[in-house]
Amino acid sequence: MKFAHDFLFGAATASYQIEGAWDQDGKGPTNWDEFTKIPGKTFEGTNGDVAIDHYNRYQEDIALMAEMGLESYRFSISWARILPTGTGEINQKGIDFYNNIINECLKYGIVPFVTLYHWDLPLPLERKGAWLNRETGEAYLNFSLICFEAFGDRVKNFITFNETFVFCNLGYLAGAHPPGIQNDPKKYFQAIHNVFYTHAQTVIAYKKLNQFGEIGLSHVFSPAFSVDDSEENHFATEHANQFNLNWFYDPILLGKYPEYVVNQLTAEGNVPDWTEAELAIIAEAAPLNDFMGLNYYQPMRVEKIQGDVKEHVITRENSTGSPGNPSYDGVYRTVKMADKKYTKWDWEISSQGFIDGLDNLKALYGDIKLYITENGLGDEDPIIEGEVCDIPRIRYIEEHLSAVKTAISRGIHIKGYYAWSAIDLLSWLNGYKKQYGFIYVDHKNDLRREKKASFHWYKSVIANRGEDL
Ligand code: 8VR
Repeated sequence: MKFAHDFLFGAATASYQIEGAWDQDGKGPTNWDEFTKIPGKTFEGTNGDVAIDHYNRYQEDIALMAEMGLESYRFSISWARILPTGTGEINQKGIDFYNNIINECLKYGIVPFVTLYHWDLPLPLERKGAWLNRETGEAYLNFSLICFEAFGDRVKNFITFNETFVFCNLGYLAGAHPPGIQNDPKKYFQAIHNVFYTHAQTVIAYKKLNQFGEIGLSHVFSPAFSVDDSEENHFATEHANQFNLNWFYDPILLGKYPEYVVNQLTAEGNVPDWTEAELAIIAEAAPLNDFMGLNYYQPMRVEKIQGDVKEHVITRENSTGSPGNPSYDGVYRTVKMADKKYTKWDWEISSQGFIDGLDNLKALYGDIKLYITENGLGDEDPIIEGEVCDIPRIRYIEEHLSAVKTAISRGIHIKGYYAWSAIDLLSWLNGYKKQYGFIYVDHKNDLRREKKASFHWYKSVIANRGEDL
C-alpha cells in the first residue's frame, strides 16, 4: 500500500540548532546564546554561535532537501531575529531571512511547516522570568501575530510550541535547560499552564485572521508501559501517563486539565495560579486546534518506586532522555529493560510502543488529525571509504514509517511524517557528536555538506510513496 497522495513526507530542524549567525543582521541574544556559555551545561562546551551556518547556507541546504524529494520542511523561527529584545521594533532583516527560506521552499514545491517557538527565547524575556512571567505570553502573542502577518499568505501550517514538557521539565525540574532551576514543581506546573494559556490565545487569534491555514502544537509523545503485570506497576504506569500525557494533551484537545493530576497538585500545593478567565480561554481554543504534532522517539518503561526515593543527583548526562530517573513526586521511575533495544544514548527503539501508544491516543481523544512532527535516530554515523553509512538510521526510520502505515490502516488519522532531522545539527546537550540528519556536515572541513546513505534511501521511499515499507 502506498501512502496517500496528500500524506506529507518531511523532515525537521530548529533555529538555534542550525542557523548560527547568533548576532548577525540585528538578531538579539537569546536564553540559549547565554546558557551554552555556562561551563558544564553542554557537551564539551558546544553552542549554536555558528552551528551549521544555515543562516548563510540555507539555499544549498534547501536545494539538497529538494533533491531528496522532500515534500515538506518543518523549521522554527528565532523570535530574537524578528524582535531582537522580544518586543518593540521589528528587525526587517529577520523577516527577510524567513521570507527567503519560505520562498526557497515554495520554489521547489516544498510545503513550509513553521514552528514559532522551539526553545530559543529572547534574553530580556528570559531575564524577566521567561514562562513564569505572563508578560512573556503577551509578548509571544504579539510575535506570533507579526509572523502570521508576514508569512501567513504562504505558510499554512503553524506549530505554536515545540515540546512544552521538555523546556519546562529541563528548565524547572532538572535544571539542564534555561533558566537552570532544579526540583521546583510549583514553577514547572505554572510555566506549563502559562504556555498553554498563550497557545490558546494564539489559536483563537489566528482563526480570527481567516488565513485558512492549520494551527496546533507539537508535544513529546512518550507513552508509558508497565515493566510487568503487577498491580502496583500498572498503577505507577497510569500515574505516569496522567502526568506526562493527559496533563499535556487534555488542556489542548479537551480544553481542561485532568482531574487526577489537579487533585494531586492541590494536595501538594503545586496547583498553578490560574484564573477562571484563563481556563475559559483554554476551553474555547480546544476545538479550534487543527492538528496535534507528535514527537515520538521512545516509549517509557515504568515501575513503582519502593519506599522513599534515594538521593537522585541530576546531571546533564541523565537529563538527555535515558531511562532511570525518578518522577518529581517519587511515585515511579523509568527503567532500562534487558530485553529491549536501545540507541547509543540509551533511548529505547520500539515501533510497537509507537503503535500501541497511537491506539491509546485514539481511545482517549478520538479521530484527531495528527502529524508526526519528529522521529529519528541519534547516532554516531560510520564513514566507510568516504561514504556516510548510516544504515541504523535507515532501519529506524523504516521501522517507524511502517508503524505509521500500520496505524493509518487501523484508522488513525496521520497526515504527515517529519524525520528529525533534515541535516546534522547541534544536539542541545550532546553537541555535534549525536547526529540525526540525512545530510552530513563536516565540521573539520568548512561545514561541507554530504548526502548520507539515508538521504538516498529516503529519496526512494518518497518517490514510491513508501510502497515497499
Ligand atoms: C526533540 C527536540 C529536538 C531534538 C530532538 C532530539 C534533542 C537533541 C534533545 O526533543 O525537539 O530539538 O532535541 O528531540 O533530541 O538531541 O537535540
